[in-house]
This record gives sequence, C-alpha cells and structure tokens, in this order.
Amino acid sequence: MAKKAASRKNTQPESNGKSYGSSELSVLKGLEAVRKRPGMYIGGVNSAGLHHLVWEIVDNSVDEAMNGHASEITVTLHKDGRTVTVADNGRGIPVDKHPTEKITGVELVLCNLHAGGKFEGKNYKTSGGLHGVGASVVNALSKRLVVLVKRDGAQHRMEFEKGAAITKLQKAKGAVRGTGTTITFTPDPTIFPKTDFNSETIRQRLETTSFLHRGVKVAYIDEVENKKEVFFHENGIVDYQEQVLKQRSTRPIHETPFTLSKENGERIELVMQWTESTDEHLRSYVNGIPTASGGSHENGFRAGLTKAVRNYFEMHKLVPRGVKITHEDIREGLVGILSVFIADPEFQGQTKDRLNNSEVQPAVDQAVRPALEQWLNNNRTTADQIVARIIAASRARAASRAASEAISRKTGANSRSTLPGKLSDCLNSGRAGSELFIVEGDSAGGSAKQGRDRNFQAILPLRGKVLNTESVSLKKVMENKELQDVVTALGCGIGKDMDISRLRYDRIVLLADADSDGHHITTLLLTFFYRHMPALFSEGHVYIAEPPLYKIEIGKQTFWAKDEEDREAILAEHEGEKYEIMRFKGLGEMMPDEIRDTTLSPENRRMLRVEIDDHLETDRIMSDLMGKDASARFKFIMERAEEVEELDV
Ligand code: 0RA
Repeated sequence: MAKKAASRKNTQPESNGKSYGSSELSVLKGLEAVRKRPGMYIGGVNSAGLHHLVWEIVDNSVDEAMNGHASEITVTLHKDGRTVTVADNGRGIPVDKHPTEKITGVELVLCNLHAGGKFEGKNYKTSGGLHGVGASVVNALSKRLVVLVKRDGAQHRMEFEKGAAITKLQKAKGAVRGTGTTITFTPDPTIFPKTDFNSETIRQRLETTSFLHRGVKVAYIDEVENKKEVFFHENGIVDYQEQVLKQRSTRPIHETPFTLSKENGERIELVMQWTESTDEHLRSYVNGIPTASGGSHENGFRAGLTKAVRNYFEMHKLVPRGVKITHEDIREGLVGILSVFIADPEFQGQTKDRLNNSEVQPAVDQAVRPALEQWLNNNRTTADQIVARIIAASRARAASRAASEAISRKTGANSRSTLPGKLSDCLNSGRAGSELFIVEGDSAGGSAKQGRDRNFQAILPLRGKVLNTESVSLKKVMENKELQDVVTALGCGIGKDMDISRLRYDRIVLLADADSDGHHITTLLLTFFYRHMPALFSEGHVYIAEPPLYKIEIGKQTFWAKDEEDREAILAEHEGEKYEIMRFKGLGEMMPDEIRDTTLSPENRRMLRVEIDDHLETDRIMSDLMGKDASARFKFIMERAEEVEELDV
C-alpha cells in the first residue's frame, strides 16, 4: 500500500512539487479511481452518466430536505449549457475539522468516496444519492467545482479542479444570514465526450423529485432558454398520478385512485388506478431514485396486489365459468406510482436501477394486501368496475394468445420457405454480419435490391403506411400484413413469444425518404419495435439509415449532402467553383449505384444506431407524441438517437 502511494506521488502531474500528507494521498487515489473508471460510479460517460452528476448533487440537497433541514432547492443550468448550480437552504456542509479525519467536513464530503458514512450519526443518514457514493464522484469528474457554504453566520468557499482542491476552505469577510450549501460544477470534457446538458431531462427529473418529496420547493432556472419554473406539490404522488394519466391520455375506469401511505421503519407510498389502456404502467422509486428495472419493492407490490384482488374475487364468487384470471389480467391497464424510502438501499443490474433488498418485498406485500382488500370491500361500486375490467382483460388475452400462436406458427418456423415473398434475402445464412434493410416503397426497394451486396444484405420493401401500434392490442397488430412480413423476416417471434436468439439479422436498418411520410413510417416502425420487440433495442440491433438529400457535382468530384446545412457547408468549401446540384425527391429517384454508394455500402454510408438510454423518457415520448405531428415526433427521436451515439459503420 505504502509503496503504491509513493509511486502515485511521483506520477501525479498536478503535484507540482507540493507534498501530500497520507490522508490527502488516499483521497487523491480514491478520486483518481473514479476518473480512471467513471463507469463504475456513474454507469457510463454517455448522456445518462453526465446527467447523473446533477442527480447526485440534487440528491444531497434532497436528503437535507427529507431530514427536515431544508425546504428549498434551486437548480440552475448556466448560459454555457455545461455548468450547473445546485443550492439548498439546509444546514450547510460542516466547515470545521472532522475530529478523526483531520480535514474539514467540506473536504470530506467532496473528496472522500464514502463520506456519507463518516457523518452517519443520529443527525445525518444518507438516503440515496448515487447509491451512496456522493458528491465526491461529481467533484472527481468535474473540470471545476465551487462550493459555497453558509453556516455559523459566515460564508465559506472552496474550489476544486478534477477533484483536487485548488484553494483552501476560505471564510469570507462579513456576516451572512441563514444557512445552506451551493455547489457549482462543470463536467470534465476529457471524461465526457459530450458535456452539454439536456434542459428537458433536468426539468423532468426535478419535477419528479418535487412529486416524490411533497412539500419541498424545487426551482429550476434555465439560463440558456431564459426560463424559470417552480415545482411544488402538496399532494405528492397523487398529483403525480394525475399528471401521468393526462400525459398518457388514458382514461381511468374509476374516479378515485387507491392510495397507501405507511411509515414504520420504511416509508411506503402508493397510488394506483385501473385505466382503459392495455398495458401496465408502474413508476417505481426508492428514496426518490427511479427503479426502471423494478426489484423487490415492485415484486412485493405485485404480490400484494394479486393476492388482494384474488381474495376479493373468491370472497364474492366473481370468477365466471371458463375464465382463468392471471396476474397479468389483474394488472392490465394499471397505472401507478410506487415510492419507498428505506435505510440502506442496494441496487443491482448494469444500470443500477433494480432494488435488491429482499426484506422490502414482504414489507410492501404486507402493506398493500390488507389495505387494498379493505378498500375494495369498502368501495363495492368501484370494485365491480375493476372486476369487470379484469374479466374483460382475461377474455381479450385468450383471444390474443390464439392470434399470436397462429402468427408464431406461420412466422416462427425460421425456414426460408415461409419467408415473405417480397423479401430479397441475403445469401449468407448465419446472422453474423447480416443486415436487413426495411425500405419504404416498392421502387426504392427495387433500387436497393440492385445496389446491395447480396452476400450479407437483405431487402424488405414495405408498401404504404404501417399500423400505429401505440396502444393497440397484439391481435390487431398481427392482422396487419406489413408488420406480419417484418416479424416473419426477423424470425424471432413477437411479444411474450419473442426469442432474440432466433433473430435472423445482426442489423435492422430502417430506410425511408427524408420527407414527412418517410419520417412517419420510421416512427411507426420504431414504435412497433419498442412496444412489441423491445429486446431489439437493448441489444442494439436497430439502425436508421440516412440517405442523402442532395447530390452535388463540382468538377469531377461528387458530394452528397444529407440536408440543407450539409449542402451549404460543402458549397462554402468550394466557393467560386462551378457546381451542379440535384435534389432527390425520394429514394425512388436514386439510381442503384447511388443508393449503394451513399446508403448501403459500409464504407461510405451514414447511419444511426437507435439506443434507448432512458426508458421512462422514451415511453413518455412515445405515448405523448403519437397522434401529433409526425415530423416533429421524428425529429425528436432522431435528435435523441444522435445524442446517444452516432455510428460511422
Ligand atoms: C454532512 C453532514 C451534515 C450535512 C451535510 C453533510 C450536508 C451535505 C450537503 C450537500 C448538499 N447540501 C448539503 N447539506 C448538508 C450535517 C451537518 C450538521 O450536523 O449540522
């Protein structure tokens, strides 16, 4: 250990001859580890990881509020779009020297990986944060961080670069009123490929925070767009539920939601309502942190829910002859918010968004079951509506199962003889390296077919519009001929019967015109995949091709531009030269070799891989935007796609 520390000192470029005491060395080593492997601490250095920095600092302030010491949190996105300030009116981080650590509380919190525990006494319990790692991770990954603390009648200030202190903790002259902590940081561009924050992402998260912590005033100031918003919800997740219903434009089948609020040891809060929608939509949180992959709290909720409803059915003898009620039937159309607060949350999974604490499952189960049973029995009219809803779901599921089995028989055989007639398959029979282009229109399909490399590229032309599959039953979906062909060509089944290992291609590339019809088709296909074959995204199989809109000939050279901006850039580079421009009205106007050179051939083509980095956000976008202007929707999805990853494959 000691040896290692010594050699660290020699290789530390920022040491500048300064000598470090052993405690500073171990601090530097800790933060150095964060900088070396940021993914271990924030999940990755993509957009989700970048925003994690903000959540981490906000969660610290929320902790202060949860413990009753702060009532207001203000987050500011500064003009540069890359610097964020989080301010609270809590007690302020301690400024005196910690009795055993021999550094100030401020340094401890900002430079020590697990500083939370150092203060873990009666008065400070870390509740969540980035699962306990704290503000020091943000500090390590910031090119600059400034902390201001108002405490004991004075203002204190300290500044850091890449986690290392560049000033001491300095006390300003003069007295100040009140207490609180203000942290301003700018993420380090040598760590994050993109350091621009997404204002809407921050806004959403803060709004959710205000729902989950009723009574805390959360303000958001966006200096880029010059906007300010204040979130404050007296009714907490009940208000949240109302908003979710509105956003998803789904009608509840009963007016008053079931609510639960319980606190003994752990805090459990639940709001739920059955709706006309065909899927289940539960948003769950642990200590204010979204748990997109669920975990023990969700399992406990589902167990309690199912038992309560089953008991009600049995007690009143409500199950019709020949109907079998499954837990899926019980949950169909359910929209709800589950928020628990527990002492030592442990998160699992690649994105650390699944709760692992096993003791939470029985706790939630035992809180939900009796309360829900009682509620059903006390509200018989509502309960009867819910019962009817569940029986209808069971009957629809039986019909849909029959339909999906039929389609699986037709599509799942995986033998080439059953492939759709319109598919021009590739010669390679293995999946490795093979590509399926789903092309809008027969004429474009024809050119693509001629321009492709038939060894590994397959073409499936689609005619006309694809069904909008948002909130449509699987049965309806599978009656649509175009979608049937897509499913057959992919060969891996659909919905519950999907088996990704049977997917016949490595890449599924959506190729449509760069106009609003084309955008619409792409959006509909993305929706279809997202709702019914989501594993395609989690394994990164879906791409969007970007065919050029312009062909520009300058002298003997040919250039391709994907849009006006691109075109202007190319022309600007060749100022004064003679040129000729052609605009493609659609893919159908391109010659086979032009499609090949610009869109199909791996050397020159442009395409985007579609990655989903935030399921809740994607879900919201999908359900929020379907039915509105198609091109706006598409633009949003494209922007998101680009934001996550642009591949030059
Ligand atoms: C450690 C101990 C105490 C408060 C805090 C940290 C604290 C941290 C942050 C981060 C953002 N805002 C914050 N507010 C407080 C307890 C101090 C005491 O006992 O007075």
